[in-house]
Formats: sequence, structure tokens, C-alpha cells
Amino acid sequence: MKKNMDLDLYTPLCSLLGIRYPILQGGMAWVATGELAAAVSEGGGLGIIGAGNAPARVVAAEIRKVKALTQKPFGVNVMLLSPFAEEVVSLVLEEEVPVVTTGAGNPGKYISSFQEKNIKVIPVVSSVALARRLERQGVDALIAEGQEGGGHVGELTTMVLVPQVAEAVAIPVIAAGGLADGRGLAAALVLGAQGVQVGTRFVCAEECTAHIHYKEAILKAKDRDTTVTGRSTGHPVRILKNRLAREFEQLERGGASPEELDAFGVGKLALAVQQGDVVNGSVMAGQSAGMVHRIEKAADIIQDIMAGARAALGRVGTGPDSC
Ligand code: TUI
Repeated sequence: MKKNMDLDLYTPLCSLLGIRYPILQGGMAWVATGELAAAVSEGGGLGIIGAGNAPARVVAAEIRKVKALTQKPFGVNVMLLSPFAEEVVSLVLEEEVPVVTTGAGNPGKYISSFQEKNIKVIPVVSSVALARRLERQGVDALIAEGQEGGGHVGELTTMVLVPQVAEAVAIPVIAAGGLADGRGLAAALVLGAQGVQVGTRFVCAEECTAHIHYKEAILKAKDRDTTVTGRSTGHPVRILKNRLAREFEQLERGGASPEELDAFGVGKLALAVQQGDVVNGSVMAGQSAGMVHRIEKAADIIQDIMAGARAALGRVGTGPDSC
């Protein structure tokens, strides 16, 4: 009988991506810079640069940073609503980045060009229908992200989305949304996923370059401190409750058009992440913010998640006979 510490949790996803632990770091716009991505990859997970709404030359500088800091695999997240999505895709192809994740849309038209360069493609999905379609188009794995996550969210919760996507496809599924510790990883594996993507907790990594006010806002947050704004725009976004969230909700209730609301949102994430204005800025964070209690090294976050998952799975496996 294996002891808990021997549960290595090395899944086929790990060998697909060339990583030691089945943990991906969310490709958070403005927050997930080269420094954070490199630290996560060095720690044995998959670090991911968040391209967000940035132009390709800005993303190129982050790729250079990661390449200077680690030899390990890393990824770039292409945010498909960005006006620069196309040029970021070209950059990723030129740089032969090992892994691409996509968010906020259907990456179908880009898949074959990534495949030609042997770049692993892992789209985020929030429905079974898109998961099935993308599997047919040949993606390598899928991230099933529930509405507990921060930023742009779908409708379903992680608890119901992950098992349905895992049942519908044969490729590896990574669970995301509301997962911040070892219990979350253990639960994700039990639901049929081969790994997790963690965002909010990595914002509070030492190596994350987000403003200290942004990190402190997450550390202070409790279970009910996030809200979803922008449902009427078709781009619902989960953020911490603050003045910006209240103003956005007032505009939305007052019947502002999606265009007016989108215009109001422009630049607000960078305001919070870079200037540290967590009152007027958009502090995107998931519902797991209430589970993040300290600033620590990315590698320590990974070790804590792994130890917690081994302990949790050990407990699950301990039946009445072994009491
Ligand atoms: O993309 C994210 N999270 C994000 S993107 C972002 S930047 C932004 N700022 C303002 C408005 C909108 C975005 C901040 N956070 N997560 C991955 C994710 N992708 N969640 C949900 C989806 C998704 C939604 C619809 C994926 C595919 C999809 O497909 C629709 C279709 O075309 O079938």
C-alpha cells in the first residue's frame, strides 16, 4: 500500500506538456508577466504569459524575459477579444512558444497554424459543445473553466462543467475556476480532470509584478467579496466589489448600451494592476480570493497545492477498514 507522500499525481497531461506537476498558472491579462510565468515553470508547473489586450511587441518582451529566466516549457494566453489577437498569434508562431492557451472565444481559425509549428494548443471552454468542436479540430487539451474564476466567465460552475467536459472528450481536461489549493486539485482529479489551472492564488506570488494594493485586496477578500459585472454586454467579468463595480452596476441598471459599458471598462484593469488603484480600477479575481491568505513564492504555492492534494486524496482513500 502506497503512503500519501508517494502519491505522485503525475498525469498524462504532465508528459504532454513536459512539466512535473499538473498545475497551470492562469494567463491573466497584465498580471501574468514573464517574471511570474518563469517562476511557475521553474517551480515545476506551467507558467503562462497573459497577452490580454497588449500589442505583440509588449508580449515579445515578456517572452524574452521568460526565455532568459528558465529553460522549462511555458505558455502564452491569447485573449481572443483583443484587437491585437492576430498579431500575438503571429508572434507566438515565430517564437515557437511551447504552449498556447486561448480565452474569451473560439480559436478555431488559428488551430492548424499552431499545429504546423508543433505548438500545443489548449483553449479555455465554458461549454460541452465548444469542447467537442475543438477536440474534433485537433486541440491537445482543454481548460474547462467554471464561473467561480476571475475575469471573463461563462455560465456553469466548475463542479458541473468539468465532469461533463471530461466525459465528452478523450483529450486531457484541466479544471479551472475556484481552485486554489490541494483540495481543489484533488477534487478536480476526482471529477475527471488531469490537472488544474490556478489564477487568483498566483496573483499573490512574490514573483508576480502586480501592484501590492492589488495583492492586498485579494488577501483581504472574503468569500462573498466578488461580483460579476457586464452580463448585459455579453462579456461577464468577475471582479472584487469596489467603487468601480458599483458604478458599473449603476450604469448597467440605468440601461447603458454594451458599447458605453465596454468604453467605461477600457484601461480599468491596468489601472488596478499597474497603478494600484483598487478603488476605481477593475480588480479581477475569482471566488477563491477568500482562500488566499499570504504572499509566498510561486514554487511554494505549487508545493503546498501538491502536498494538500496528496493529503486530501489519502483521506478519500481511507475507508472504514483502515480506521
Ligand atoms: O478569458 C478568460 N478570462 C479573462 S479574459 C479577460 S480580458 C477582458 N476584459 C474585458 C472584457 C472581456 C475580457 C479577463 N479575464 N478566461 C477564459 C474564458 N474563456 N472564460 C470563458 C471563456 C470563453 C467564453 C466563450 C471561451 C470560449 C467562448 O466561446 C464563445 C464562442 O465563440 O463559442
